Amino acid sequence: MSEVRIIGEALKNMPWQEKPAGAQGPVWRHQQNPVIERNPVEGISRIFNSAVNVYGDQFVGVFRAESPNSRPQLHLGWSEDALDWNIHKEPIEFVNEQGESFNPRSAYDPRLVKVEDEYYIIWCTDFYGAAIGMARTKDFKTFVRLGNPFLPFNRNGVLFPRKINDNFIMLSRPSDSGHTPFGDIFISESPDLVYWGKHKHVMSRGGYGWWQNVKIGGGPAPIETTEGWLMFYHGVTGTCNGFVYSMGVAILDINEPSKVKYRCQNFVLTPEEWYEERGFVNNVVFPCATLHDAETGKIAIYYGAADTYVGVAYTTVQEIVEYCIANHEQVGEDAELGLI
Ligand code: BMA
Repeated sequence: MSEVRIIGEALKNMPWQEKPAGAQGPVWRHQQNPVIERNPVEGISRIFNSAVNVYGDQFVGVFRAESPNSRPQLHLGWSEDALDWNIHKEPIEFVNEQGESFNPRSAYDPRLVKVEDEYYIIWCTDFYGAAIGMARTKDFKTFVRLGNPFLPFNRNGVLFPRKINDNFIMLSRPSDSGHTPFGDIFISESPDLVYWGKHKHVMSRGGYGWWQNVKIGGGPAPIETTEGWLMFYHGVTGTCNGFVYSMGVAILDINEPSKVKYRCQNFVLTPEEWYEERGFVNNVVFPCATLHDAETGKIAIYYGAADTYVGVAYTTVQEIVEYCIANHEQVGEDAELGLI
């Protein structure tokens, strides 16, 4: 297949390890995983499902942290190499547009996305049940929490890294307030991050295989490539011992991202290592962010493992796109606009 490129900026100092000889599949793990272990900071027992990004010549992260009382909150962290993190002991303090304190009761599964000159944190919040919370910051000192974009119940809000036709674009996964036994990925648009509409269906759970037959949800912000939006996501199956969370990959149309161009029928990462199979919740890999280098096509994927650890995995845009296309399956009405 011809050359596939990431459309975006170079990131020379991102973490990287070459694919080990004999590795299975298009994604391989960082050899020193997990990069964040249990009890990583005084007063924090577990950090997982967390998001990272680039800020100047440093890396910044928004981490899902659970203190011993187990109520999840978001903590800021900084790193020189995106592997060794200095995570703040205290949660992020949010204010409203008037500068008054406006903190969520709980906050989990953050994404951290830069659109134009601002960074946005999107998380799962408690809004009379599970719903999507959102805040913006330019300097990682002041965090302005916005109104909750969607009604409950919803999870896995994932903002696109650029507007399409002047609108912000967000994926979400309507749900219930519990451990949601269903769910597809939808997409919505907003001119101002206040009013959201033009809702469309993107992708259905299911397919021929079983690993994504219960529910699916967006993961990291999609990556713009010459083939379309490269989207990693999580897919969930139900077993007699509970859910198993794996990572899948799809490519969305660049101008109409509710249309799925290719969807890989195989998972590309599934719980196999001890830190993915065994933890607070066994058998979870839950991707929330990527770092990527448009010059070389390298991609580092940040994922939560077993609701206990943070892991990093690698691929290249060429390898993952080729694999996705070679193993494409059409599921339901995925290829259509998603308006019925
Ligand atoms: C989901 C979310 C995730 C979590 C997963 C597995 O519903 O709450 O934070 O990783 O369950 O427990």
